[in-house]
Amino acid sequence: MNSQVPVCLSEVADETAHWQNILLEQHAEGISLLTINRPKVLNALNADTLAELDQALDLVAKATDIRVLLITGAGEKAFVAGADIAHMRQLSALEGKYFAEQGMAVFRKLENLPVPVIALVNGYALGGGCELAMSCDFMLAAENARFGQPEVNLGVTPGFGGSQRLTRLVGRGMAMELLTTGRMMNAEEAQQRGLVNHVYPQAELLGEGMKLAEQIATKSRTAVQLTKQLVQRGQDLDLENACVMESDVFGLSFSTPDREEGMAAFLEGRKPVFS
Ligand code: DAK
Repeated sequence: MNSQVPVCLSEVADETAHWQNILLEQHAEGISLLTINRPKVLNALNADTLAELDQALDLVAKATDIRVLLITGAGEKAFVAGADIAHMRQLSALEGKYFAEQGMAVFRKLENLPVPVIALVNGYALGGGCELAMSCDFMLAAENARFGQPEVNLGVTPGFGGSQRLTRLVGRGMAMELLTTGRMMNAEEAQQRGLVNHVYPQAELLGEGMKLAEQIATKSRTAVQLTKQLVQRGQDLDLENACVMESDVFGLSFSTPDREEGMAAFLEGRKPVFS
């Protein structure tokens, strides 16, 4: 299939049918749920799972019927308990480098998706699992969630961006502590440290994620997409250049039909109907 052509998720079921480790389903209008589906090994990421995740993200990027993506893990115990240690154990140094490059590329693709991505962390998010959650736009967690980068226990460093994203999210000192001890944080601490936005009982996590996603899905798709770009690109710029970028994008947003509709609707005292 031409990678540039927009699609509806509902029309490409044949492309997702052969996946063994990932589920991608339309959960409600405009909202898709991607589940890492290897519960027997706590949803650990091997090369096949990363390859399927890569394909799933390509579909999401061009799906016209997805406005928000939720990501979670199958079962009640884990979001993702890390890269698959049994898989990694067999790798040579060069293969390890390719594995890390594969993970890095997939997580970068996730970060750059045009739609917001919410991680629903329903248990262990360790190593590559914590790195996966940190590549989403924000996280909601169940009370049983546990976060950590335990690579140091295995004699390796994080390989999917963990040392960099964790430092940006919780600050240098706390990142160094977590990375060098391999200590796990519970959901409450992760929330206090700004890694997680909200914590819910396990049974309520998906419903609460849906409520948030529904709020986002009613907004202007273009404005949400531009906002994501501003936040993503701006965080690594100095404030002056980041604000110049914001002025440019603000100007750009004035050229959209959604801006016409949003402002007209406000002045006419009605709800906007975005394109
Ligand atoms: N990989 C493979 N299998 C795993 C796994 C993992 N990460 N985590 C759990 N499992 C499997 C267990 O082996 C067990 O399988 P069976 O024995 O039933 O066949 C099953 O899942 C259930 O796990 P447990 O029996 O251990 O369950 P517990 O409740 O007792 O413990 C746990 C849960 C999450 C505390 C424990 O499973 C655990 O510590 N898991 C490993 C967590 C971990 O260390 N994760 C980080 C992995 S390292 C790089 C690229 C990437 C990375 C690094 C470098 N480059 C190439 C340089 C990334 C590294 C990581 O993510």
